[in-house]
Amino acid sequence: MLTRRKFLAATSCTVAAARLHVHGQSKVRVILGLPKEATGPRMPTDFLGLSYEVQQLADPSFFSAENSALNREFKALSPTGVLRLGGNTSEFAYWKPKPDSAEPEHPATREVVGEPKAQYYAVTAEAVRNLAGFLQATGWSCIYGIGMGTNTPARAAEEAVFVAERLGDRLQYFQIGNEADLFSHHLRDPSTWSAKAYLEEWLTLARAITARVPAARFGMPDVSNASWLTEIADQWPSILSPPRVTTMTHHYYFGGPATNPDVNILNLLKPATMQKVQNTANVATAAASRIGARVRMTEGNTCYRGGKPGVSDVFAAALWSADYSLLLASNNYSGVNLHGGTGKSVANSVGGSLPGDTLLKDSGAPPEQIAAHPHPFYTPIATFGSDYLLEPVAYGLKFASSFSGGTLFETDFSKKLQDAGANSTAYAAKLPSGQTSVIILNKDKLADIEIELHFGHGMSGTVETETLHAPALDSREAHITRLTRTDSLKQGKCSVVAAHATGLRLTLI
Ligand code: BDP
Repeated sequence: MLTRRKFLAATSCTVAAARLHVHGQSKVRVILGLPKEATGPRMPTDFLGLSYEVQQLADPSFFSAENSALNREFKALSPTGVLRLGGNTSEFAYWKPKPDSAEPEHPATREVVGEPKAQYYAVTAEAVRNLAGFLQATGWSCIYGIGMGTNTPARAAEEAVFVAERLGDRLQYFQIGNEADLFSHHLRDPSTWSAKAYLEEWLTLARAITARVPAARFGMPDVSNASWLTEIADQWPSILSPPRVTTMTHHYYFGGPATNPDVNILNLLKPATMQKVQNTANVATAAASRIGARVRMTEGNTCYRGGKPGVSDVFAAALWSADYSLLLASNNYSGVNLHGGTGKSVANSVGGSLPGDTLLKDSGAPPEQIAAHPHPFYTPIATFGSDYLLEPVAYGLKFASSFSGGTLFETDFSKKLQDAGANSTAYAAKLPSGQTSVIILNKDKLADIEIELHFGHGMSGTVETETLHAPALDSREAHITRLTRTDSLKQGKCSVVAAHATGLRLTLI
């Protein structure tokens, strides 16, 4: 049966306006014309990524070929994704090469609310061996995080040797330290800590690693704020024979923590949110190009400190992650890694508990209602008992990554839509198959948009449609549905209704 939403999303060259009238919402109409050639960035096949705490490795059975339920969800998301290991807990890991290796002495650190407590744990050879098996089984590769906050160059190098050997070509690159720009909170002296001080320390660690793993590649600085990328690019020319940095990396959370009332669906989806992302991307890509690297957003999500119930774990997050991924792809990012994992590892990364839980308890939610939310609230893959589930935010990633391997068209689509008053963005790509595909994300709660899509004179064929949808923006679900009906282009054009709160993908076949 065709549901109302599917009905509205269906393409047609003749009856779209009538449907619009039936629905009785906005009359926004926009004409979007594709350029002749796709001249924008190529979205890599390994664009899609997830980010987990290093502490996840404390349980060697988690990332393991034997964990078939988790293998299945990773493969459902992407056949070639990138798993990034890092997060706040990476600063309290120590490398334990043998079961009887002693725990090293640890430096003194300060305990600060919102930062992880200094609870040290071992990353063992068994965990790394199992990780290699997991990557092999899923087809994913890895960005491996080595601690900086409490680590030593000798231990970092020893760990790197083992990781490089075990992970082989599944290892994309190492990162050293997580959000070092925030070390002044608890790990370094705030009066002396700076991008320059960081770079000196980073060089000591990266050189120790390179001395033992000559082919080592690095992503850096993996900071919370992209401004350090500029400072590092400024200093880069003064470094003699720098270690091989392929990627400049930064994090991004829309807002936070959960108790912040500004972290809400309306703000998450409004155009100004993506404008801020664009501003950050401008800074990051300019810095990276100065050192001959590409940019990757290695950790981020909707709401820091573990996400917000009703925002991070609902359909709005799917539209956000699709838009966010495509915007970064159009800025030539090599990929995005959305943060998540188990409730325990992420709670530990932020000091022991999730503010989202406090919010729910304070609102009087009973335990069973709290347990129905994923923990952490933003996680793309949730753990419920021994089961793993793809959350809405993961569907947005998956929807966007249908452009993977394709070359983006440089369009004025999002500008045109917004100039016409629509809270919508759109992107287009020439897929590796040679087909042209357009994604329209209508983030408005109520208003539909009528779009006349010009594929170009002389273009013919039929349009196949896929939607990213849910009953409402705050539904705890998301679906990607391919519609069976197709419509022929007429004079290279097609009319389509982009229904409110829906993602629409049209592919000319
Ligand atoms: C980032 C940390 C990560 C946390 C996340 C959060 O790197 O470990 O889990 O914030 O606050 O800053 O949710």
